[in-house]
Amino acid sequence: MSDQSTAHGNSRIGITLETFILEGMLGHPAATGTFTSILNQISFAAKLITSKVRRAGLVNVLGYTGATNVQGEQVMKLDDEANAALIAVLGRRQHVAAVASEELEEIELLTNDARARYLVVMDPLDGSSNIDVNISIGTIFGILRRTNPDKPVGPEDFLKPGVELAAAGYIMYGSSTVVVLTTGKGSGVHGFTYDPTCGEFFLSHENIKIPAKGSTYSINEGNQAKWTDDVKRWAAWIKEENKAEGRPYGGRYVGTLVADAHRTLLKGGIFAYPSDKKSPEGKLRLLYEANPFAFIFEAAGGKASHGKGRILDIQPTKLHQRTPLILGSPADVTAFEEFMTGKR
Ligand code: FDP
Repeated sequence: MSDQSTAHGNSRIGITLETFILEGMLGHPAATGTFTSILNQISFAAKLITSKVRRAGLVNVLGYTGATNVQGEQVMKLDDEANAALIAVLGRRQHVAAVASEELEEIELLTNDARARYLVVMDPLDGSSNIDVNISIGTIFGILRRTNPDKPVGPEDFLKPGVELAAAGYIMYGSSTVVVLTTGKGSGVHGFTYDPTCGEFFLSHENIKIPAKGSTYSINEGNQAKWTDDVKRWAAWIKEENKAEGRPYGGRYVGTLVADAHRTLLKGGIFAYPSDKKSPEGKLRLLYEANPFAFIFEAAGGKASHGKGRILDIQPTKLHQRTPLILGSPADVTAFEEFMTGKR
């Protein structure tokens, strides 16, 4: 399959991810190619991780679960493999100074070169409890500009509110592998589907816009006993019969943030992981889960909230900080916020 940009009139559906990224760079004459190179490296990592994910069951069937495989190599957990693949790929071109990863307690320095102008935050393999049962998993990433290139990178350089992201995206290893990315509101949110027969990502979802209101809600209902009264009232309301207002909503919960957020982005509705008695600060991580998704949802016309305000405005204080996370169609997230702030 080759680039098919001419086959669809003005639409760019069918062009490769690489061409898409390059064309974006050509639209910015001052661009140095660095940013383009990072996005290309991430798409390369997506291919490497896809090939590991697609063989995950086979690896278990063949019993390669001990410390070494038949080649005498160390067998790593898929989370560690994804983390190692991203770090190796991002470290190769000296554009990314350091990464903060879900898999690592501390930040990982990739180069001391002052010309490395970017930092990457990432959850290399989201939804790990779903690996063994063959359900969609994913990778989440965000790219930040380095503000103090003359100083060695420290964890404080990552503690920036999500509004400062230069780009964000995710890779979903589902029935197909899909990469969704954005450089912010002006550039739109675009999705690319992997064709394993030729090893390329092709533009399949151009300029994704989330519906203003949906008909699906996504929350772990098993946590109900731990929810606050406000969340309980909202959950009862969303299931109430009210034809005029389009309720009850249908329930969908995969338990992989990437999959639940991807469905919500394309179909509309709401995903909620609120704070509860067990996790008063929420469960999901601000820097590499909530912020990238908040950046993507806002760029697609949606909303991302911690229940009482915007995720992207939170000033982080810790690398692995948690937050409540509510993502979705603007009308649905606004209704949730109204329950949390006593307006309903
Ligand atoms: P997991 O624990 O399987 O890694 O990031 C954590 C995460 O998955 C998200 O992907 C998912 O949305 C959420 O946790 C699921 O949590 P619950 O099992 O508590 O519902």
